[in-house]
Amino acid sequence: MSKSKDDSFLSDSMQELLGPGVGQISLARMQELNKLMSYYRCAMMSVVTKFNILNEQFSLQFDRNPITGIKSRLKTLPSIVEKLERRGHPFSLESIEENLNDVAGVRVICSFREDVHMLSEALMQQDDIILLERKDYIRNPKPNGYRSLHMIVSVPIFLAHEKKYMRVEIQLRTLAMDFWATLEHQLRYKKDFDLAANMERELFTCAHLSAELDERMDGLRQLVQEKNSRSGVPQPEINLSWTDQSHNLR
Ligand code: 0O2
Repeated sequence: MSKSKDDSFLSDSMQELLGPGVGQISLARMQELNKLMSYYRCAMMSVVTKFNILNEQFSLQFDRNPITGIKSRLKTLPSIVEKLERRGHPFSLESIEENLNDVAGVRVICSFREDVHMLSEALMQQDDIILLERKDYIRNPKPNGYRSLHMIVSVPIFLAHEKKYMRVEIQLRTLAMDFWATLEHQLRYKKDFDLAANMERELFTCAHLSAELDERMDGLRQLVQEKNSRSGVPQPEINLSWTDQSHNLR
């Protein structure tokens, strides 16, 4: 049977994980893999809950939701295999935990840019969460125009007899950033061909337009906030200025 380039290395690696043949798949290894994936799922659920709680708190206090949506996903096994292969890492359960940061992913879609920063800070103030890495593609957009705040965090999950820390990738972005990134992903990301230069430029222009939209909506929000504060409506008490998170980097 002929296989595509992707299929061939994928099935080899799958075999490596599962054993020498379908008939000899080790049940124990499958169970270990399932267990690991369920740990990632728990960590992902914990992060989602943390954001839901923050949203609830802010909506009660200020009659406004900073979060418009939360998406979460577990990386599929073929995708895990492909990424380890691509990066030259061995395929084992230990290697997954050691080398991949994004097996569990949570994407938080915010109303305004300030909400992105406010939520990331509010999350990092929680003492059970450890920040491992932060990439601010909002302050420093990617050359193609991609903007989002990425964080890799380590969160504890409480099992029957132990506490285990699992890594979760969090992406925070506004509705406008998500609109652009979702469509750009469909059009280009991970395709094995290059878009024509004029299409790249057009995408970049769209990214610029979405950034401008965010800026203008921020301006409107500020006006509303000023009006509210003059009429005595409570304002968020969380310090919105940037703080050094490096003490959390371990
Ligand atoms: P998917 O299918 O969304 O999961 P990493 O691959 O994460 O270990 P990298 O490239 O340094 O290493 O991570 P980075 O820059 O933090 O980006 C990781 C994720 O951000 C991607 O995951 C995408 O979800 C998103 N992303 C990054 N750049 C772009 C972009 O230019 N356009 C869009 N639409 N999304 C982007 P995956 O696993 O690559 O893809």
